[in-house]
Amino acid sequence: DGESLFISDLHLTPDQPATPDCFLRFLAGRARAARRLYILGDLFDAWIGDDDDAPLHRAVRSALRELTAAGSECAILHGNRDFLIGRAFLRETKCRLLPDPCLIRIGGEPTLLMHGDRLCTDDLAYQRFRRRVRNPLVKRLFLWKSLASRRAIAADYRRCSAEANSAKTATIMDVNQQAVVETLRRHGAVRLIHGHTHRPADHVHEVDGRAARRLVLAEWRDGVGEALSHSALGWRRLVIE
Ligand code: LP5
Ligand code: MN
Repeated sequence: DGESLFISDLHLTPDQPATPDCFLRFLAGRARAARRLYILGDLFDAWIGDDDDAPLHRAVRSALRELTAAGSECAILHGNRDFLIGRAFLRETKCRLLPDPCLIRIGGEPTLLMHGDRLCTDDLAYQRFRRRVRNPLVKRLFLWKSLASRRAIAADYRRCSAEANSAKTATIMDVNQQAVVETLRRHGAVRLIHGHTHRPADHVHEVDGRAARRLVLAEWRDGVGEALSHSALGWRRLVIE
């Protein structure tokens, strides 16, 4: 039933305009030919609220609106950098917000979509941080602040995060194998698609004696991206330039 495209981790920011330019071209071209676009989190480097009036954020919202107006469906999952994408954004762009995890059927097979951060269960400091910032009251207090102070806080978080990451091992920052298998089992999925770790690969996991696939999406950077495609041709990774 038409082509589905999966992307994640674009980390769009005005500081690195080549990637947003690439994404806007993708929305006006390749994505329009597809039936459905799934954005599996971290579309933005930091989303500080739907009222953000930065030119890049406005441009992305209207490009998404044009995509959905042209007849493609667009579904979004929250990432750890843009979990504040809210109702106004969805109303404006006509994108649909999916829960994390979300089970869909694709090519008749139960497929689980996630951002990926919830699977990084060895990263205790991150999971603590995650629980704190996803608390509804904490989010509300943050959104009450001015755009200027929200921008400053987000920049602080990004700095602290980069610092914390440089002290963490690659294993701690990857998904936990046990968490992957349990999640696949719990949802009865034969495939998992996620991003977040920036380690694109096709993995096979054994779940109760049966093989399940885990497709990890690549991040977009320096004006080059990746989209995973599912169509009559099967599963393919496309380079987006
Ligand atoms: O994002 P990335 O790839 O750098 O690292 C992630 C984890 N880090 C994060 C933090 C985000 O990058 C910051 C996002 C800003 C969002 C804007 C909205 C702000 C809303 C605020 C309130 C509602 O998610 C990182 C993981 C890594 O992935 C790999 O999985 O390791 O986790 C951390 O860095 C968490 C730290 O280990 C612990 C907490 C750091 C300190 C934060 C508080 C400092 C206070 C700053 C001053 C106000
Ligand atoms: Mn992420």
